[in-house]
Amino acid sequence: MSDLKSKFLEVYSALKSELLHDPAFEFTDVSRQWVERMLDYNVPGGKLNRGLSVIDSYQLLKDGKELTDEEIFLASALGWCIEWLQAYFLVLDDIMDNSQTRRGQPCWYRLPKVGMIAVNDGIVLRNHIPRILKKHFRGKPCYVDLLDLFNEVEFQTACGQMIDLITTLEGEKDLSKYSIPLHHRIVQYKTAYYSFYLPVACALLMAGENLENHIDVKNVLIEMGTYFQVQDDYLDCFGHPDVIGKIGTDIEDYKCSWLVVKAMELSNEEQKKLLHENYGKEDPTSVAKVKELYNTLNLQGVFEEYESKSYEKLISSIEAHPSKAVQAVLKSFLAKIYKRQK
Ligand code: DMA
Ligand code: MG
Ligand code: MG
Ligand code: MG
Repeated sequence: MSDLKSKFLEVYSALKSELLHDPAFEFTDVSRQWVERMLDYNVPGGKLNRGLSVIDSYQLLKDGKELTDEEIFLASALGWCIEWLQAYFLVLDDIMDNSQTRRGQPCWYRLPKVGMIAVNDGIVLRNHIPRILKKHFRGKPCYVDLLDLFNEVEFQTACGQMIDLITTLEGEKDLSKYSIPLHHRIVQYKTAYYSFYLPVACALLMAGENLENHIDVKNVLIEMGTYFQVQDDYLDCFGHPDVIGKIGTDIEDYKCSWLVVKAMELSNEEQKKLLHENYGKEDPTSVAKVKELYNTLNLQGVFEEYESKSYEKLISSIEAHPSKAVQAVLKSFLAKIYKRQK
């Protein structure tokens, strides 16, 4: 494990311990154990790309100068706030998407002892973020901007989740409304802001920058986030559950996935009929028919072409940026996700 990652994980233990001894709540042994188990189950088990990116980005913004222990701790704490935000959204997302597994284990709400307590656990996870920020950033010049940033991004993500969900409403099932602009709107809000813009914005605020001066960086990150969610949609169907750690549900859930949008674009009348009849059905035969059509339409090939085109476009937007340090931040992000398998 890299030195930075092990330091990052140490900060998790420190933050967890503070939260488990938060004087604002009189913990009993039972409630403390619940929260500890809930955090260990849901917060640290992912790729940690978002969290680690805060430290990477901050270091690059400091022109690669060695960071002090204090700076590493603070950048890590912000990184963990993003991982907490992600855990909160995922715990609830898995309930709403009726998912089975996440990060190679049953979704939290699927544990017999947990069930719908997971809804409140999501709320607790969300409430931990301002507590971490208060403890470590109150009194610093960037405190108010950090609070505002987390609030704004959480709102955007919740709205993205809302439109992701209401496009699938029973009674309004109409595949012809699934288009690239609708897909783009959903993924920009539900994924791109919190996964791509937020880590860099945290690093910029810690470095004393004004976010209003970095709209161009934001735009590139949103495009990158869109590409990332197209990969997520692709992997939902074509990824291996053992590798991606989750079993896909987009076809069953009637999601406005990039794959179904492309399938509608490429289908003839007969194939469209097959989609209308089988998309959004729980039964495995219908799901298999949809997947077979995706193969017939060579959506894997269509995706590979999208992937290399997006990469080229992103690289040229990045290279148009005047600052070499910012270019390095953006390129390191892109390198982490290009052709990812999980
Ligand atoms: C997830 O979209 C978005 C958020 C905000 C959690 P998704 O349901 O496609 O994610 P996953 O495939 O990980 O369930
Ligand atoms: Mg989901
Ligand atoms: Mg979802
Ligand atoms: Mg998905």
